[in-house]
Amino acid sequence: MKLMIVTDTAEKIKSMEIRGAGRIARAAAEALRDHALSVQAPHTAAFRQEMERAAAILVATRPTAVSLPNAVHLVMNGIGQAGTVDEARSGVTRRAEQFIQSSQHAVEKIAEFGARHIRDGDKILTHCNSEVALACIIEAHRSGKEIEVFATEVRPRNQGLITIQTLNDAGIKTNFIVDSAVRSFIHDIDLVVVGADAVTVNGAVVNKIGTSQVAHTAVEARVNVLVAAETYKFAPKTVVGDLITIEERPSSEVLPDEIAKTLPHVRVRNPAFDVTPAEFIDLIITEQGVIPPQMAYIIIREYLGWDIAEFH
Ligand code: RUB
Repeated sequence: MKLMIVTDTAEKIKSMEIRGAGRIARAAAEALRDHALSVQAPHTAAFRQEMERAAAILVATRPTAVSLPNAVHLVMNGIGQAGTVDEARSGVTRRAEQFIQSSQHAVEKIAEFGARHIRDGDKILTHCNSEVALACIIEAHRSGKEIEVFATEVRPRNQGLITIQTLNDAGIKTNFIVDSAVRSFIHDIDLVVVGADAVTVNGAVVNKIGTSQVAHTAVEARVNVLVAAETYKFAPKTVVGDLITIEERPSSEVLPDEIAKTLPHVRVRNPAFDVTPAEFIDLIITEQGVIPPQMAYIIIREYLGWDIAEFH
């Protein structure tokens, strides 16, 4: 059966043409929807099997952003107890559409809530390229607050370039700094706003490598740290002790292979994400409201709709 739509999206996620936890989740939902529309199956069991194959390909692309398995899980639940292939198909497409819409709505809600925590005159530091973190900053600017942003470069993939492009397009005064300059500028900063790939039950936030250094530096300087994260970035399985896998990407992203091969005693390490403990975070802004990180369990229980029985 044709898996083209799915493998194409999977390739784009792997190569980071599609990146950022929210966008990855929406792209996976779209791919499952389109795949469901094209699958020819003689009965629901065959349809389910084919969809599960597609879901597994998507989930295997990048291991850290929990939004991906959460979105796939929500969409796949659309098959439910469908009696016919058509029912199963429309269950999947409906769930996918719902997810995409609710994700877009969540970004808008978070922008609204997050902007309230940004004051007129604030200098804000952001790291990496987070759609929701930027939405908060842009909403604060749109509502008339005079703000200035410090954006990091984000080695090795330079997501900071996308960030400064977006901020520039929004007409926001922005300073572009290398990652290692954060501590040099922290005393100019009033607030750190970042996104998340995953939030664990104990309120730790997994985000782009370097986020924990940024947060640590902010805490030392008594600068508040806000994390913007839709509820589908909370990780249900951390309730039963699962750890978030930190993706380690190819060393060639950090050091070209031609140079690396001349240095036989050197091993290049390239973890793409790190873990910021709850103690370094002041608030997590979700579309359901603003919470201290220690309340992460409530989000998982109330809003994610995971049945605890599914963990076993
Ligand atoms: C992206 C990253 C972002 C989060 C949140 O990493 O760490 O901060 O995914 O982004 P990568 P968003 O570039 O490796 O995917 O708010 O857009 O979901």
